[in-house]
This record gives sequence, structure tokens and C-alpha cells, in this order.
Amino acid sequence: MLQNRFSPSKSFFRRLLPAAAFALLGAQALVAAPVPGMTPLPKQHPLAPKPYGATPTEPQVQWQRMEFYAFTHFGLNTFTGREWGYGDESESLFDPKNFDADEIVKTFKAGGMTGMIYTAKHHDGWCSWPTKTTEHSIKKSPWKNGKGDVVKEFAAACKKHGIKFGTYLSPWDRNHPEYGRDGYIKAYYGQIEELLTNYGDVFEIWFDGANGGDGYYGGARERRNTPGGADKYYNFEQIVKNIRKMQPNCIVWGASHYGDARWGGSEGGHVGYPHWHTVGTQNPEQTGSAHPASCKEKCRHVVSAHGIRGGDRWVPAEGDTPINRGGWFWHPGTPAKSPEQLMQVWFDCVGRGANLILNLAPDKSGKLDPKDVKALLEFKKLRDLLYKKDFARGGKAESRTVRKNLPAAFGPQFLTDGDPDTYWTTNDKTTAASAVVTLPQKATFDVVRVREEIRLGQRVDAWALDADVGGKWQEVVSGQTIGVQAMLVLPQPVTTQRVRLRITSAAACPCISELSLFKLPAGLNLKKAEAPLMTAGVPKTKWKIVSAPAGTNAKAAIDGKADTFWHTHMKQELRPPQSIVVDMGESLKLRAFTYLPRQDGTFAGMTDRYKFELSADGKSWRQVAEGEFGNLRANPIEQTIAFPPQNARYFRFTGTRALEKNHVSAAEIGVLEAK
Ligand code: FUL
Repeated sequence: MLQNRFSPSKSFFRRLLPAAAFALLGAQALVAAPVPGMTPLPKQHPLAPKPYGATPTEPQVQWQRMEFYAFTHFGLNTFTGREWGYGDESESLFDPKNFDADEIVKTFKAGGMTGMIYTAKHHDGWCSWPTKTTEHSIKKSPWKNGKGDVVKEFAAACKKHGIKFGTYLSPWDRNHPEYGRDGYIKAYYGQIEELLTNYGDVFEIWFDGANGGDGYYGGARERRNTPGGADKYYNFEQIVKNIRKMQPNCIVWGASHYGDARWGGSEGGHVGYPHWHTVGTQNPEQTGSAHPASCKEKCRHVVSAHGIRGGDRWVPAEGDTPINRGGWFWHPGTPAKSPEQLMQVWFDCVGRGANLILNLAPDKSGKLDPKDVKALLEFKKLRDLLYKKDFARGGKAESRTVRKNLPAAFGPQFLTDGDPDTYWTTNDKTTAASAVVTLPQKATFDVVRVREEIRLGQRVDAWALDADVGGKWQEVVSGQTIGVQAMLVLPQPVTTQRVRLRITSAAACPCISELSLFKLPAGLNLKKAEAPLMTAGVPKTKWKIVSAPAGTNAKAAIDGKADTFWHTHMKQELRPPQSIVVDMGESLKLRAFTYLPRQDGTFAGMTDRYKFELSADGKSWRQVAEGEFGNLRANPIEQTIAFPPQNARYFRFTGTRALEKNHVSAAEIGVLEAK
């Protein structure tokens, strides 16, 4: 059959004949220039529509098809229970007695993941491979007598099990004495080079946007920034050029707008809808990476989540989230997200055209948490059930609107052939069109998935699906953007044998590669939003506020409700430090306290540095913990801070610094008893 694509895998001729011979046969003979190490994508038909706006590179197209892979946070934080190490942690902490990269990667594969990204270095600066660039590395750790290399073991396991390996190398380094100066840049470039030249193919490298702040910095213990901004300090433009030479297929995540992939705008995994794969590089407010004074954090989040319609650069989103509700690194006893919630994330991420990177973190022994593994495998089962049958596949598709009257090349039959490289398209001036699909059998479905041929750009603004119900067309769902895919859940299941896809608005003639219909697994209840995790600690029934700044709603910090919060911004801001003192009504042996940041999506007064004190009588106090809640801005989840078990009747929580503005807030403060 003549097609608008040339399919190397399907064509036996391709192996036998040179391209010129195909031209004579009249098929789409031209083979795309192969990208080293990648199966080439078919070349476009000579009469295909011209690309609209920004388009993906070939590695981006291949990457956007990976859909789902693992994130693995594993390092010194695993042993300290922190989310952001300060940089002064001892290398001797890293000793995971039962670490087995093979077993972990096998689990990822069993979970349907197509790759993994390992945090080779997190913000604490500890390198999990024997780098030449710093002494703060695995060489000084007792694991394997300092001869170990976690990067090497993960890379080898991925190769063995046939999934792709990627890495995360934090630009912010809270250990390095030269951080914030030129000396660090040299070391950092060296680290990139080591990771990209010594471990085989790396499909993606992450340049995290968390940058600058206080840290150990070789003993200076001070606050350091990135002079001139992160872009300038690291020179991401240069970094990306270097990477292209070392690994041309490697997807660069972040790196300002020089990279190939962007953050999805939340650490809940979901991305925005409508969802554009493009961003604007000409206006700092449209890059989704920088946050200049004019573009506050919110603007960054919105652009990351939604992209920019008609943006000049293809920088698709990746939604990231930990499977465990305790954070990115392993924390004892914290629960996993439910498979139902993971399914909702799937729809709100992959179903909007983004890739999903789901974190599973090994514990201190080096093993994945069984709760996380169970959730991953149940999540896989649900996806298998969802995708078990595409009711549209093989259906007969018809349309009056076919490009150049060449149905063999551009007809709607490609909608149901299961091949993402073939597509139905129209004449250039047509921006609204419809196609009717008669399903092989009458079917009941409640999920529709549509895909655009993204190599020609992202074109569609609006579409709808109609079902033939008793001989009449009835709209059952409508969507906005499509891109790589748009997968929507219908308000209720529909039974029919005929559907009509209507593209109602597009910036250029639509190029639609697939239409699929699925049925949600029986009994599945998608969970829109899960209540924030609040550990059931000591019951608060006997608790009384002893003191708090006058006029502040201190009770909101101990009312057991996540949606109310105490804050010290009354008529004017009460600058930190600000404290709250609680009488628990009895003496208890305590081992930890919990802090739930405000959950209303804003950062004013969100406390990222704290002090925690205990007292038997409410008069004499001893400090049991002091420090930082890491990563609150991107992931404002409950924080659990452990301290040596001890008796107390009173506690005093003090917020000593706020993320934004100048006051202190808390949605909830709790304590955990020692057994
Ligand atoms: C964030 C980091 O600050 C977190 O610790 C984590 O690594 C997450 C994936 O990215 O920006």
C-alpha cells in the first residue's frame, strides 16, 4: 500500500534496493538520514504539508515515544533522611549492604518503564561514581571498599535488561568549595564529560533548576548564588554544545531554554492542558525555565506546565513525581501513592502528551521499598487493562477531506492502523475537518486517544469526538491540544459502532496519526486529588496553644486540617523568627516532629528553616532539631524531622526563614512518639 511514510521495518524492499529504485516504484522512497544509534524515522511524502512552527529533532521524536521511565534518587540523603543534603555529610554514610542494580532495573522493566534516570550527584555534591573532579565521592565511602561505582552498575543493568540509561547531575553543589566561582565550573564540566563518555549511551541528562542558596561549600557555610544568573554562570549554551559532541542523541533536560525537554511544572507528575510542546525563547516570561524579576515563580510553573502556543522552540515537557509520598529520597515508613492516583497522573501527564518520570528510591540497604514496588506493578496492571484493546484499531475510516485527493498517501485509514508514522491530512488551507470511523465491532468505551504527526509541528487547537447513538451524532467529549497524544476520559461510557473525529480548529491543516478507543479497567476510580499526607502522630485533643504572636490564628497549626494554616502576616508582616508554643497536656517520649507547609499553592511565609525545642515545664527549653526543609517550593509535602527520643510536655516550633515574603506559616505541626 502506498503510504505517507516509509516504514523501514515493514519494507523488505528497503533492504534490497537503493532509494532511487523506490522513486521509480512511486512509493515514498526517501529514507531519513540515520541518526547514529537510532532506528531512523521514515521520511515525509514529497507532497506532505510543510512543517508548522517549531518542530522536534529526531531524538526528541524518539524520546517522546518513550512515555514512561524511572527516576532513582539514591545517595547520602538516603542515609540522613534529608531531601536536600547540606553538603557536609560524611562520605562514610554510604554503605548499602544489599544494593543490586540488576534487581532494581528488572523491577523497572516489569513496571513497563522504558528507561531510568539516576541521580549521579544531587545538590549535596556527593558523586556516586569515582570522579576525578572531587574527593567528595564514592571513593571515600565504605561500600565496596571505595571501589564501587553506582553509575556503572545501573548503566550496565539497563543495558542488560534492554531499557535506556540516563542521569541527573545537579548543577548546584553545596559541598564544592569553589561553588559560585570559576573553579567549580571546571569541575562541573569534567563531571558531565565523565558521565557522558564512560558509561555508554545516555538517553537523557537532567540539569535541575534548583540553584544557589546556603550550603557547606568546603567549610565556608554561607549563602552563595550563581553570579549573573544560572544561565550565565554555568553557560548552558556551551554545555549543550559539548553534550551534542559527546552524545548527539542525549536529551538535555532543563539547561535553561537550551535543552531539549522541560519540567512539567509540578512535582505531582501532572502537566497542564491545553498542552503545547513549544516554548518561546525570545521573551524570558515564555521560556518556562528562567524566572527573571518580571516572571515570578508562578509564571515559570505555568509556562512549564502548558508551554506556549506557537512558541519558537520545541521543548516538550516531562512530568516528574515520586511514587512514594515521603519525597524523592527514601524515608522510613512513608506510604506509596495508590495505583488509582497513579492512573490519574498517567492521564494528566502522558495523556496530555508529556513523558512521565516516576521516582522509586532504594532504602539504606539499597533495596526498593516493597510498598513502592507493589504500587508500580499494580499501576502496570491497570495500564495493561486499559490498553488491552483498542476498539478503533482496524476500523474503516472515511473522510471527504483528504489532501490533494490522494487517499493512498493521506487518507483517514491511517488513523486506525496503529502506526504513529502514518497520518490523515488535508489540503493546506483546511483547518477543520472530520473523519468517520466504523469500528470492527460495536464497542463500549470511555477513553479516547488522538495523536498528531508531531514531526510537522503541533497544529490542532480544538477537536471533538461524536458517537453515533441511535442513528444520530452525539458529541461525547471535546479536547483542546493534541500533540504527541491527547487521551481523555469520557464523562460516561458510550456504546456504538461509529464515531466521528472532528478537528474544529487548527493553526495549519491537521495531520492526525492515530485515533484509539479504550475502556477503563472495571471498577477503577480515578483519584483526582489525594489529600496531603499527614502522619497520624500524637492525637491533639489535649493540646493547647501556650503562646504565639498576638493576633495570629495559631490554632490552625494544630487543628488537624491541611487546608487551614497559621501565619504571622496580620496587618503587617511579623518577620521570622516567629514561634508557636504548644502544651500537649501530658509528658510523652517523642522521636520526631512533622511540619505540613501551607497547601494553597503560594509560598509566602512558607517556612524553609526551623528550630524545634522541647520542655518539661514550658520554662526551660532544649533545642532538639534545627535545619532546613529541602525542596518545599517544588514539592510542599509533609516534612518529618527525627531527633533522639526524649520526654517532654511542651514543644516550641520556630520558623527562622521564609521562602517568600517575610513571615512564618504552617498548615499543621505534629509530633511522633517513640515506641
Ligand atoms: C528538584 C530537586 O530539588 C529535588 O530534590 C528532586 O531532585 C527533584 C527531582 O528536582 O528540583
